[in-house]
Amino acid sequence: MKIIITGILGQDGSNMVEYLLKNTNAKIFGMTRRTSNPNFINCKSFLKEERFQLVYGDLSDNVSLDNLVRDIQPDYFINFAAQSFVGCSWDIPLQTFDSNATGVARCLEAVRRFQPKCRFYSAGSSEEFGDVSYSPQDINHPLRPRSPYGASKAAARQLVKVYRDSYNLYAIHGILFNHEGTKRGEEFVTRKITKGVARIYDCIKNAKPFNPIELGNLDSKRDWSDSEDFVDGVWKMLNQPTPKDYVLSSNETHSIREFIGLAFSEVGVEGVWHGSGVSEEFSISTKYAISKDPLSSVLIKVNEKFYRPAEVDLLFGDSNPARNELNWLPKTDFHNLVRKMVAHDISLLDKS
Ligand code: NDP
Ligand code: GDR
Repeated sequence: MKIIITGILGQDGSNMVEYLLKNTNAKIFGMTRRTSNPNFINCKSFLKEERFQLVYGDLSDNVSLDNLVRDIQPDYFINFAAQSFVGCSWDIPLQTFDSNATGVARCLEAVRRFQPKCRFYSAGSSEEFGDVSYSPQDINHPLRPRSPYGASKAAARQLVKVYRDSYNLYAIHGILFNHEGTKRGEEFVTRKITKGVARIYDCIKNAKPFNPIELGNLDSKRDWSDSEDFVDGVWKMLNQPTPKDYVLSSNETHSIREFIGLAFSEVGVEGVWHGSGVSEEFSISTKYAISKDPLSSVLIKVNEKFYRPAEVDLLFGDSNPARNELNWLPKTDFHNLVRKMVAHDISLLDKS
């Protein structure tokens, strides 16, 4: 069995490589694009594995995708590559659309032309639901994107359907709600918080002053899960007798303030919220502080620079069809996800 996975330097691609090396005998072809300063930190565990091969390609370059599919003749093509950061999709809307929508069309064309038996996965997102009209959101929720990123993923979803219907391809577009973990990019809010918590914990422990973590909109709610659980769900989706799209989610929703409170309490720091809007802050409550006399007190402050032109206020998924029909069951709940990410970022302090 041969599998092409794109986006392997990122979170899901690298977790999927690890999952498939462990759970199948497949040969994995991990696609990366040429960058002047590549970061292989997420790939350390498998770069030297015999069943893993690094290949070059780019979603913007149909020649590279055609050549990979024609030469490898894969049984599965799992496309995790994307411009995945919603926040900067307003800054680079055309590049976002080219990677996330046209890029999917290029993958589908390569599969259609050179290996139509290959099963294709497209990484869809709850951002496609955007300005949600009901909760929890299931696979039938209308597409109401709020960002160039969300619009690009909604377009990809339509393309997958068109190729599935027109050419009878096994092509699916899973709708995945937010998923995080120790490999999460540091610009996403969860990792930004857990990295910041580790930094502040280290300062308090060593009686040093610290700067607060600066965040944008604190009012949104997200349905957060562990990426390692989701790659299992994606693989199950790809191995059904007939192609069908599913939602993967935790079936819970939590606020950013809740994530912050839990993350700080993991290191024994309790805080209190005060103020509102741009003046809102989360400050250390001396009663519970790990140091009797902390040199700084503000843990979180708001910086308008992180606000988005439009926001998705609430995401709350319904993954019951995936749980019932695919027999998919996530292992890590919200609390344990926060715990795992904080512990990981603290362990990195010892190495720095
Ligand atoms: P990451 O940002 O961690 O990884 C994305 C990868 O795509 C990076 O390695 C990046 O390469 C690569 N990439 C970007 N553009 C191109 C391109 N033009 N050609 C080839 N490779 C490219 O994202 P995640 O792992 O978190 O997400 C995986 C997929 O799932 C993405 O499509 C994302 O949009 C989608 N998704 C993610 C969710 C989440 O909560 N994590 C939820 C729903 C959907 P480089 O390292 O060179 O930048
Ligand atoms: P999201 O994730 O946009 O949901 O997309 P992100 O972590 O970037 O934002 C979540 C929420 O937190 C608010 N927020 C901040 N976000 C960031 N990044 N930085 C901040 O400082 C900050 N302050 C507040 C945001 O406004 C937002 O409401 C993720 C990505 O993985 C997508 O690729 C994926 O498709 C969706 O999840 C589902």
